[in-house]
Amino acid sequence: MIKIVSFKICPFVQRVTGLLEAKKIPYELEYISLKDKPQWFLDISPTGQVPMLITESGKALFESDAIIEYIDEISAPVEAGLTPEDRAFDRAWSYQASKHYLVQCSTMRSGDKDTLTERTEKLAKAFAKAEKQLGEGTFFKGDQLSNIDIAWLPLLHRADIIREHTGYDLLNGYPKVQAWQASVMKTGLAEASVAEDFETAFTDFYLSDQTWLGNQDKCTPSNSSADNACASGTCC
Ligand SMILES: N[C@@H](CCC(=O)N[C@@H](CS)C(=O)NCC(=O)O)C(=O)O
Repeated sequence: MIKIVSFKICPFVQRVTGLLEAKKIPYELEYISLKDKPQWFLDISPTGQVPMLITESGKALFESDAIIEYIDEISAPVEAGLTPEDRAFDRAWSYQASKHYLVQCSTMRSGDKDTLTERTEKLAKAFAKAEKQLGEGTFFKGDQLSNIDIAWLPLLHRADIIREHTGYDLLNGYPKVQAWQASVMKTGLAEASVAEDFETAFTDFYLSDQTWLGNQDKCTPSNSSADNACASGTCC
């Protein structure tokens, strides 16, 4: 069986497990500490990063883009009948998501309001592009789930958790992206592609007392004029 070497809150890992879940490919998971990487991992990993996919024949693959391509080459596509042109389109839009994973991580970790606002604006560039491209369908390209939806899953899932816990909506101002987020969340792929205690691990890190978001009360009508997440343009 394929093995994925993982870290619980890594978005690059979730893109890979999201694809495996969408394709119903069985896989094992091995979680490692990134602060104290095990020697067996360092011995086989050129970059020291997760995700790593260990194939059934024991080859260690790294870099999430390469892993996604490998999975697509050994299994039926999520969306049938794609031409080389369609696949290039999917890769390009998937890249627009993955290049923002770390931007979203640093946005959520912002320690003060100005930093959060500045980083939210940077992250919003990705959502603005998607907003322009999205049509009326359920998913990015229409009513069929595609690799693009799976690449954006980590961004949409994390934005959903942040909004639920704090009222701060990273997708504020992008109604089509918000509707798309709701559709993607309804597939169940978000929960299926992460550990059972993902939300706790995620909020412990991103909504800790070291982050500005972690220090805010959830927006309610009674505190919406306070100088907290509710007062910013990207909340509620
Ligand atoms: N370009 C890599 C990025 C993966 C990445 O940044 N993984 C992070 C966790 S989310 C990691 O392993 N960090 C540990 C390190 O860089 O030492 C990919 O696409 O797989």
